[in-house]
Amino acid sequence: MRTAYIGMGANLPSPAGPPEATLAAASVRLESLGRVLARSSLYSTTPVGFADQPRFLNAVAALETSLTPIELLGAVLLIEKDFGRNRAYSLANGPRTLDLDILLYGDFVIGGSSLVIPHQRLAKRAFVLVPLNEIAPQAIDPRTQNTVAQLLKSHFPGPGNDTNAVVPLPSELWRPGADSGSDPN
Ligand code: PH2
Ligand code: MG
Ligand code: MG
Repeated sequence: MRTAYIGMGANLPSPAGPPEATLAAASVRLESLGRVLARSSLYSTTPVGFADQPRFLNAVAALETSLTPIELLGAVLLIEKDFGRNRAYSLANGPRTLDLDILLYGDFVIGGSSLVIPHQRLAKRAFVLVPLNEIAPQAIDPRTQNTVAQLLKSHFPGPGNDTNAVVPLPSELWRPGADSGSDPN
C-alpha cells in the first residue's frame, strides 16, 4: 500500500453538473481505487497557462492504494473520461470538465513517456501546492527531498500579490477532511 496524492481540477460543466458537483462526485469515485485518507478544501483558482477561460476549482485528495502507478494512471484517466473529458479536442492548459493528476506516489520517482511522478509542475503551481499543503505539509518531494511546506514557502513566499489566485470556496457538496466513510460514529 502506498499513499498517492491526486490533484483535482475542473472549470467546465460535466455530465455530473458544474465543477463543484464534478469534483464532489469524482472524489467519491476515487474511493473505488483504495481508501481516501484526506481531502483538502475546495479552492477557486485563477487559470494558469491560458488566461482566457473560466476560473478553476481545485482540490487534492490523499489516496491509499494498492494499484501500481500505471494502474492508478489508467484508473484516473477512465474517471476523467466518465466525467466528459475528451482529450481529442483539448487545448494544452485549456478548459476541462475534469483533470486528475497523480502528484506524488509514495517516494517513487518515475520518468516515463506516459507518466512522470512527481508531477512535473508540482512545485510551480500554487493551485496544487496550497491544497496539498493543507492535507500533507510534511509529504516529501522525492526529487528534491523538500517537504510540501518547504516547496510552498520557497516558490510562493509571502502573501501572494494576487489575492484571487487560490481562494478557499465554501461548498455544500464537497466533503473536506479525513474520510469518514468507514467511521462507525
Ligand atoms: N490546470 C491546467 C492549466 N491551468 N489553472 C488552474 N488554476 N487550475 C488547474 O487545475 C489548471 C490550470 C492544466 O492541467
Ligand atoms: Mg492532467
Ligand atoms: Mg493538470
